[in-house]
Amino acid sequence: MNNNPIYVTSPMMPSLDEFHTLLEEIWKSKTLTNNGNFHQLLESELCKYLNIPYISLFTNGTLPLITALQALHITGEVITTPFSFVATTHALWWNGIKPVFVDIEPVTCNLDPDKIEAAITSRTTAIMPVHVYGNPCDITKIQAIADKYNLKVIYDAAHAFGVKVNGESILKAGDISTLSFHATKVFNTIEGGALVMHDIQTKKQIDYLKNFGFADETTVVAPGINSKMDEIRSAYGLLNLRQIDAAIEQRRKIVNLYKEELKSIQGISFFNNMPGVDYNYSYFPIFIDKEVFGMTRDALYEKMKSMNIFGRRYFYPLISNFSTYRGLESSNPKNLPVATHMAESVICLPLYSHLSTQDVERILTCIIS
Ligand code: T4K
Repeated sequence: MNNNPIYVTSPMMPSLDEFHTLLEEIWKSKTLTNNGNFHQLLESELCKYLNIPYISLFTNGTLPLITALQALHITGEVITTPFSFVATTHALWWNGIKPVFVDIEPVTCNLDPDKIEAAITSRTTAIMPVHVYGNPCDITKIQAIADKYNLKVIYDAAHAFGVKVNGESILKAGDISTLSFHATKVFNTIEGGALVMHDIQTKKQIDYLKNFGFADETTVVAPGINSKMDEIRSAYGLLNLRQIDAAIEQRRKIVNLYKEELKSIQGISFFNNMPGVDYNYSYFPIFIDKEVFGMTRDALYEKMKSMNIFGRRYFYPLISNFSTYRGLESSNPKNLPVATHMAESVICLPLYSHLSTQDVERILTCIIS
């Protein structure tokens, strides 16, 4: 058995020859950015692939969060999850909004809709849930609460590229959804991201906001920012889009291999597939019950590392435990028992489309033996 390092992920990349061909076009045209042909083409191809009406490309997955909050004029307090990558909450902070953390449900690790209402105050203006690991949130219950209290819903769908519920894209839920196309994501443009919206007016507004607020050469309609995706990464994304279905299928097979071998191991649990959901298999988190498994999560994590296998404890520590947020009332671990427990027991196992069966066996042997 080889001992090469195995990381939690490894990016899907287009063939260098094909990329080179597109680079030659860019070199000839000298259009490098500012809504060029490849940018426009990637937007229209993504709309087709994801079956969504409008999308606006960004330079990463954090600026769409910040920009969505600006576009929807969100202020005051926003209800969100502590069980996510820290960018989710940082986007609120950058907008001067107070995050209010609500606990998650164990079956998905997503915001628990039954706990949202108790956290709503007169200052609450929105809910910002995350489809964590690509697990769809309970969008029906969340929308009912939002409608009852007249709140906006901004979904952080950074992990949910291509996820469908009963055949419908999860990106159609809420007022707006954000995507990340970072190198570690199922679909990547190296760095990149997007906002998904329902109507042309919002699309126009977002396009202005990501381009300094320019509506035309001499008109600035809003205090915008610069977060445009360039032509090189758009071209790279177009090529990656051609292989995304095959990549997701490979990920599905690897997840099934993991599940088959781990289902009989006492003290290890993982998510069951929910009916009607088309997953993207972006992460494969397992949860360790230390009493039953006979080893703590951290001991297993270190054991894997000692064997050159680099799982990751996404999402530990909880966002609410970082110094910026620790002082908030809602950060009290007593308010977040499920999130605290899940964060202390999770390891995401390596998962990417070109992970070999031999490497999966090496990972499983390390965990089981
Ligand atoms: N919302 C949510 C829910 C998110 O999860 C994220 C990002 C965002 C918003 C913000 O989106 P972005 O602004 O990032 O587009 C990674 C990613 O940097 C981050 O995008 C992601 N979530 C987060 C969950 O994971 P790290 O610090 O764990 O990544 P890193 O560099 O340790 O990479 C993990 C492994 O991947 C490496 O050990 C090796 C492999 N790798 C990584 C890179 C960057 C490669 O093989 N090649 C590469 O180029 O944060």
